[in-house]
Amino acid sequence: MGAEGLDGLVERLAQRDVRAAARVISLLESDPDFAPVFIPALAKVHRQRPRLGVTGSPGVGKSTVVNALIRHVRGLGMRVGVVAVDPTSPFSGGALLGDRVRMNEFFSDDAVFIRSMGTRGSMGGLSAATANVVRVLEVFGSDVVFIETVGMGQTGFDIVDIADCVTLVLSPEAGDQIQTMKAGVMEIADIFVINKADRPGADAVRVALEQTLAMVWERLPWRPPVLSSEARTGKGIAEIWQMFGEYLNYLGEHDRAREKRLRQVEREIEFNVASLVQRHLSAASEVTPATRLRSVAQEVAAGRLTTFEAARRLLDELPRP
Ligand SMILES: Nc1nc2c(ncn2[C@@H]2O[C@H](COP(=O)(O)OP(=O)(O)OP(=O)(O)O)[C@@H](O)[C@H]2O)c(=O)[nH]1
Ligand SMILES: [Mg+2]
Repeated sequence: MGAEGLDGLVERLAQRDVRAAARVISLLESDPDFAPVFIPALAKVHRQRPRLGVTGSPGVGKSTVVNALIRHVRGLGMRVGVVAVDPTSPFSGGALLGDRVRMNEFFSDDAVFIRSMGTRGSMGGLSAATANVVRVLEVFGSDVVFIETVGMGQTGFDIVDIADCVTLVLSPEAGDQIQTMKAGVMEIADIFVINKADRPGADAVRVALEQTLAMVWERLPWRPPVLSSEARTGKGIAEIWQMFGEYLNYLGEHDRAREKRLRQVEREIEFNVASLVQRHLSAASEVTPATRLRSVAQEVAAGRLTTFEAARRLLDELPRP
């Protein structure tokens, strides 16, 4: 870390030093040993801000919606942090959809900090760094954080484990998606948005969605609203922002926010346990000398051990993580 030290780096972040933010985020993404030492230093000054997740299938207009939301909240004088979790980054950016939108418009606005990240999630879902990058943006002074992700996994660490509120964006082409949408996915979304409402088919998607939702509504404490937007023109964006506020109010009642946050913390702990175990296991191939591996292989070959027992034995010989 050099002479500056972790606290110095945190201090620079809190002073909205863009270079410090870029450096910290790169380290979080590339060096698995960085977060365990840096996050405790960050935690001393960290306060969580409202977090809105924007998710949906490729090309439905998530980035356009986020862009329009940024414009909207900039109009309210707020500072914004954005994390775009981009599975095509960094190698084939944009190859999937030639006309995908990038949030370049705010390049020179120093109240907007946008970071795009690859999904290098080792267990599906988001990468371990995503939650920490959001924390960095919060210390960096964001009044609100938007998180764009593609799709929604039901395994691994995901958008629901980071955001306060998840918006699922659909497009009029999404008729089939609704048919195949699993109940679990329906229950993850707090707000539905049918974007590209200027296109034919938007009404049919709304009807299909509301019918499907009606089957689960009575089980849901919060009835997820179905909004419409034309993100390219900004139509419907203020309503999304307003609904986010209503949802935060709803969470604020009866300790719901605290309960939700505790569940997220539990998921992150579990995720960290799994990451530690995984790193511990991959260390096995480095720690176990080839001669030791050969000796258990010989025992397996001689029929005295199975490969499972051999693996268990090697694992037991490893130093504690
Ligand atoms: N007609 C119409 N087109 C839109 C609207 N919103 C977005 N688009 C277009 O849809 C295309 C995809 O938009 P993006 O915002 O890149 O979609 P995305 O969901 O972020 O895409 P990925 O990040 O690649 O998954 C672009 O050409 C947008 O201009 C809308 O309201 N109406
Ligand atoms: Mg996008």
